[in-house]
Order: sequence, then structure tokens, then C-alpha cells
Amino acid sequence: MNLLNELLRKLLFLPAQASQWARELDYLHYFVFVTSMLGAWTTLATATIFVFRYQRKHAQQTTPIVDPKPIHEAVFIGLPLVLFLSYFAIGYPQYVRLQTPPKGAMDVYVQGKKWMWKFAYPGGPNSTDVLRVPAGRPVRLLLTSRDVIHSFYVPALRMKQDALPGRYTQTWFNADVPGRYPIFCAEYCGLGHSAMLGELVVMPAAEWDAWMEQQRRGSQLLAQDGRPVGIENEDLRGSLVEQGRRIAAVQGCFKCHTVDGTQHIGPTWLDLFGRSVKLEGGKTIVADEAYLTRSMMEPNAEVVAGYKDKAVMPTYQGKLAAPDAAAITEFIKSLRTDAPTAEPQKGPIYVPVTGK
Ligand code: HEC
Ligand SMILES: [Cu+2]
Repeated sequence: MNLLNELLRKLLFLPAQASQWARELDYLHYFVFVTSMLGAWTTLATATIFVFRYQRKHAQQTTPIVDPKPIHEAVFIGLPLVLFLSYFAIGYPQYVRLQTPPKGAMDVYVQGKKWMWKFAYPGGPNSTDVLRVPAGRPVRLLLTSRDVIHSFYVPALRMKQDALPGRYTQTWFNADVPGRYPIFCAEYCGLGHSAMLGELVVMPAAEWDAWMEQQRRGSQLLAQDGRPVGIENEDLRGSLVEQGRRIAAVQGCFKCHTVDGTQHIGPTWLDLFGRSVKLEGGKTIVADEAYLTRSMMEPNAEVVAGYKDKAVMPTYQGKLAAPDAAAITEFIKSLRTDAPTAEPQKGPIYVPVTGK
């Protein structure tokens, strides 16, 4: 199986396979490819044989009318149908798996921007163009874009997901072969599109843990000596949750929202994430990252039940940049009654970059 895999991979010029998902997707690809090729060559061979076998022998010869037997019809329709359906039978469960990130996956926020990729780890560092992940652990990506549509593409993971402005999309992977793999943008996004390159660095899990630990310590040091990190600096190192709290304060969200469970002008944020929210009009929606972001950008798209005449929340479209919205989302996610409350942190005030 391994040998066959390598042979077909080389034959089709496919890049390395850095995850089990990539391998399984390739098996489907091989299956479709091999069966299509067999079909094509069989057709060509039959046609060639028939050209000679049924060559017109004399000028008056006419083509006989052939009435196929029902069994022939059944075979010629049934066989390809079964084949095509088998592509679906293999592919659909794979698709479902790709759409359902496992519980406990590590979240990384990905932001596309002309012409670079930015990554932010909750409670960890931010980085540009280089995404470091631990081998053998599932990672969920929450993607958005700051300007136009981009597409996050890692050939080695056989993974491609659009990043859209004002919206979150998600995908996940579990890379199991340490190494460095290219990241591309697969949606033509302007002049610098072809240079919108990144690198996925899959590290042995222990090495990654040590790296992350070091990054966290580094960010604490930065915050403690009080230097003004992060003023107009999007690569601010520091916890996303803490950033989110500050941005929410600066943006005045707390004029209407509380974080301790009391209702104010708007609903409380405590235990909001993951809850089913009843909406005006009777629908219910699970408060996930996408819903929270939409609530900030288009507050009137989904109004919480009971706020019909009091839906006074202004839109933050254009006022909250995507990483700021991500930070607030991460902050809201951290507000759980069953979680230890975060200590208020001293440190430089983060002035959010707005409006670009
Ligand atoms: C002027 C008051 C006001 C301000 C300021 C305000 N909101 Fe709201 N917000 C509301 C009201 C009222 C609702 C409920 C009606 C609705 O869904 O639009 C709401 C709903 C929400 C919801 C959905 C809550 C739920 O229970 O489903 C989120 C999330 C949210 N706001 C986030 C924010 C963020 C983030 C900010 C700051 C950037 C903010 N709000 C600023 C009044 C406000
Ligand atoms: Cu792009």
C-alpha cells in the first residue's frame, strides 16, 4: 500500500502528505484517477478494435440497426452509476470529517491581508506568515480577511479554505509529519497575490510546547516593563483574551454589556459562547465565533429575543478590524461561570487599529 501510494503520488506530481487526511484524500484521488483512466483506455481500445473489425467491406454496405438486450442496457448504465456513487460514498464521509473539527482542537486565528497571512494563538503570540503547530495534535483554524477574499491553501495538507472579510470560516487539520510546508493564497487577490506566501512549520509536540512556553514568557516580560508595545502595532504579543477585554473597553461595549451575568441595555456576555440564543422571530442559533462576529458587524441581522424595540446596538463594521473582533470573541469565550476568573492584568493599554 505504501509503495503504491508513493508510486502514484510521484506519478501525479503530488506534494508530500503531511496528515492522515491528506493520505486518505489522495486515496480517493487515486481511485477516481485510476478508474477514469481504465474507462478511457478501455473505450479507446474498443474503438480501435472496432475500427478494424467493422470496417466497411464494400460500397453498398449499410450499418445494421442494433437493438441492445435489457441486460446490456442495465450493465452499461449500472456499472458507471455504481462507480460514480462509490466516489460519493468514499468522499462524503471525508467531507463531513473535514467540516467537524474534533473537540479539544487548538484554535488559531488566521487573518488574510493583502498580501500576508497573520496568525494569532489564544493566550499566546501573534505571528506573520509562519504558522507553527505541534505534530499529532488537531488544530482548528478560524479564518477571516481584512480586505478582499483570500484562500488559505496548504498543499501538503490537501486543505484549502476561503478567508472572507467580515465573516469567519473554519477548517481543521492534524499534521503528523514534522517539517516545513508552503502556504499559498489560492484566490487571486491583487498584485501581490503570487507573493502571498507563508510557511507551516510542524514541530514535534514537545518542541512546540517549549517554544510556546518561551513565547508566553516573552510576552509577559514585554508587558511588565511597561514599554508601549502594540500602539498601532498589530503584532502585539500578549494574550488575545486580555487584548479583547481592552478593545471592548475602548470601544464602549461595556456601556451596554456586562460580564457578570446581569442584564443591562444589552444581554450579558457571561456564558454566552456555545449557548443556544433565542432570536426575535423564533429561530434559535448557537453562539459560535461566527455568530459573535456577526453580532458586532451586523447587529440587526440576528436580534436577540426580547430586544425587538431595544435593539440599539450600533454596527462596528469598519470600526473594529478583524483581529480586534477576534480578540473580543476570544474574550467573550473566556467568560464562563465554570472557569477560574482571569486576573486583571496591568500593562500597556492596547489601542486598537480601526477603520482600515
Ligand atoms: C448602545 C448599546 C450597545 C453597545 C455600545 C454595544 N452593544 Fe452589543 N448589544 C446591544 C443590544 C441591545 C443587544 C441585543 C439586541 C441584538 O441582538 O442586536 C446586543 C447584542 C450583542 C451581542 C449578541 C448577544 C447575545 O446574547 O446573543 C453581542 C455578541 C454583542 N452585542 C457584542 C457587542 C460588542 C463586541 C460591542 C462593542 C464593540 C457591543 N456589543 C456594543 C447593545 C449594545
Ligand atoms: Cu490572497
